[in-house]
Amino acid sequence: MSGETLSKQFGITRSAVWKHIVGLKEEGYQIDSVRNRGYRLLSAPDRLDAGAILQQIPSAAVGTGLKVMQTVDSTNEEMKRLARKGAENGLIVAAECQTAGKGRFCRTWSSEMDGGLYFSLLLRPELPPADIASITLAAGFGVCLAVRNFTGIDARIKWPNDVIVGKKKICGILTEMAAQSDRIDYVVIGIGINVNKEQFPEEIADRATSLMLETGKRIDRNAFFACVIRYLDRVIGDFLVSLSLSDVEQFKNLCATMGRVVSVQRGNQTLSGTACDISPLGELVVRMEDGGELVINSGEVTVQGIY
Ligand code: BTX
Repeated sequence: MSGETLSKQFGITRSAVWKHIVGLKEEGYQIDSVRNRGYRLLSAPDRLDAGAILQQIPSAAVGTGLKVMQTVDSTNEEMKRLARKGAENGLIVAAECQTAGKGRFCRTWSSEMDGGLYFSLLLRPELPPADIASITLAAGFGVCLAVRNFTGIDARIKWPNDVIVGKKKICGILTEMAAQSDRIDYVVIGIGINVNKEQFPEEIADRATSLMLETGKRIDRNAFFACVIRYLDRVIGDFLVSLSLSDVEQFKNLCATMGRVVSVQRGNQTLSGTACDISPLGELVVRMEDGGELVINSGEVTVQGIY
């Protein structure tokens, strides 16, 4: 595009255009400039860009605002701080890197500055806490659909909070909530997706993978993030209306846990059976070896052949 077109379009002088081009180059954009012809964008850096993401999402319930940070302890912690100060429903906070990224049960979520996507979504549904028990499942379903549609990879859900490819984890979800007995103050859904990660710490290398390792291609994280937000908006929006996984059949088809032998921890006992169904509320129904059924709504489940 010529400098003249750019200067008209933005209502700035040609020399201001040139200064912006220099600024963009410093930020890692590769821009070719040819005298009397103009500028050509050759490539953009692999950095989250709130403007580029917001341009690609409709003004909807999820993603009403988007804050991108370089480094934070944990996007869930940052979102809880913002929520206590009155942040609005639908806000998303993302970071390039987390210094204290966390999983369930005080575990660590590996969150280096290496092309992962770490973000949290704030919801303020006017509902009693019990009604949103399976919101994590809805979020996982949304991420799974986004990964499948954006990359063509056969991503699946591992009940209740992981998205996997083959036997390896590509995404983890941690939901936290502040509530009174009858009313939710806020829900924070924290999502970590391995997008352009090329390697993992040794202790998880055998069970973690990334979109880039699976596709062999570097992913445009801004476009992918926008795609995830669109799916989350659809799936979580539906869920909050029906309070069930309205796409439950599709959900079941995508759930890698179904039909497999699973072990469930109950106190100091480990129970084992075959996962045979997902209830409309998102509970896992397990047929036990004695023929009885166990309905599980949260907790740790080990799936034979996965992890
Ligand atoms: P989880 O407890 O189900 O899984 C945590 C386990 O997953 C770890 O103990 C480790 O074995 C493995 N793991 C750690 N990092 C990775 C990784 N990058 N890829 C694959 N496997 C890994 C899952 O908890 C919930 C994770 C939520 C992470 C998001 S990121 C944004 C938000 N902020 C925050 O602090 N947490 C959430």
